[in-house]
Amino acid sequence: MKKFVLIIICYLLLNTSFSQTNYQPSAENLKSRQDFQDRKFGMFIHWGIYSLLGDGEWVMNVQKIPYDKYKRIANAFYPHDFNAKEWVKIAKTAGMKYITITSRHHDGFSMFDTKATDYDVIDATPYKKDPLKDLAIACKEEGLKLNFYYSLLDWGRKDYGFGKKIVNGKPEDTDWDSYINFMKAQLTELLTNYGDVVAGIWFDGDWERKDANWHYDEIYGLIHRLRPDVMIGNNHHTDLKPGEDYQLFEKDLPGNNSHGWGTGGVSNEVPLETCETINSSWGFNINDKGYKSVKTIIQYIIKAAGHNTNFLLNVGPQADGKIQQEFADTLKKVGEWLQLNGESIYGTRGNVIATQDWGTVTAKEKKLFIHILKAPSQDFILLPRETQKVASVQSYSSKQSLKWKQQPEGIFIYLDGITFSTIDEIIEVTLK
Ligand code: H79
Repeated sequence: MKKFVLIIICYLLLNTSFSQTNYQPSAENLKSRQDFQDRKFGMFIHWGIYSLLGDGEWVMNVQKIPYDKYKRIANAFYPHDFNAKEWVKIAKTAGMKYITITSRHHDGFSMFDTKATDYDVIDATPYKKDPLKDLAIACKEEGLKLNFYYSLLDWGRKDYGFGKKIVNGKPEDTDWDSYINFMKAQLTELLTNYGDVVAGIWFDGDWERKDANWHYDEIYGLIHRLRPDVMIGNNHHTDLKPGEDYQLFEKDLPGNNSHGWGTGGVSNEVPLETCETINSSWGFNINDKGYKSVKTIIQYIIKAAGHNTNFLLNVGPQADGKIQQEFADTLKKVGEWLQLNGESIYGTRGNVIATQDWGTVTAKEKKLFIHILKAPSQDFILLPRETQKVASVQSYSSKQSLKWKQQPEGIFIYLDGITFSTIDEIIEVTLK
């Protein structure tokens, strides 16, 4: 009998506290998910020693720079103009409510104080300070959350064995367990040294070796054991895996798969997030002039919200620590729009109706916000399948009442007298 009870206890322990196979998110985690969805708009930051070369975060790989040579640039990393408060101020002015920053990208360089390797900002650069510490403090002060991007892929470490054949879930002739343990040690540091402002881990690089056994069960289990409220996302472009708390999409609205990367479905169980860059690069690229317009960015936020999706907009700061003026100027204008119209974005939920030619809809409590991004061809719009009774309909900007009628096929809203804004004309519907 004793033995039987012991077996049951072991089984329960394995399944509840360690295994993520039957993962049940904690109450704190469920709360984080709601909070995350309310925040809607975040700043993605790609910053590393690669920023020195001004050719994006893939520079080592794309320019075929041998690892031993690439490592030398660490000695030149001294971001004398880095000021975490400035970054947070730029994000806050833009209306962003959280930051996701690269703690370590595919080049394997750790931008934080880690005991697990000397290839980090403290030991390998003359700067010798931990920028993520400053950022965590500044985010905490200003009420933003901080998520850490963490690369699974590593071009340099021997135990990762980049380019090696995968046999039985492991790269051949390498100590794969050592690599997994290294990641666990670093994740433990990231989750214990930066305070409760840390809200998520954003994995990337899984797609480099689809057949590998990444030990997600242990890694996700570790994260949730250390911080049950922290949300795990993984940019693996496939179906949500057990233990993940939000689903990530890159350069795409969920379900669109415009790059052909996505092979999985869109989860309706967890929050969604899509990321895009403010120009055409993630890491600082000195030649990149492909700046997105204020309109494009605002409309991206709106479309994402309509898809019930957060928008994570990337900037790649310079190696000196500055976020370039071109980015800051655009972000300021985005923030001005959100100052006026944020009520129709923050705290809303989407998927109210399928995306229409003219735009999309967000919802909060008794309100529907109709976002008209392109003037419709008729002088009315139809919100299909809205069964709740309408109390009033008005223009969000002018508060002018609009004519409407409710029929079995939906709510017809008449747009007489509306001058369409070039970015977004918002119509506010109040339901009974
Ligand atoms: O961190 C950012 C990217 O570095 C990473 N995910 C985002 C968030 C990412 N890795 N790969 N990809 C995205 C897609 C693959 C792009 C590639 Fe290429 C095409 C790799 C090699 C050819 C773009 C062009 C990057 C280097 C050259």
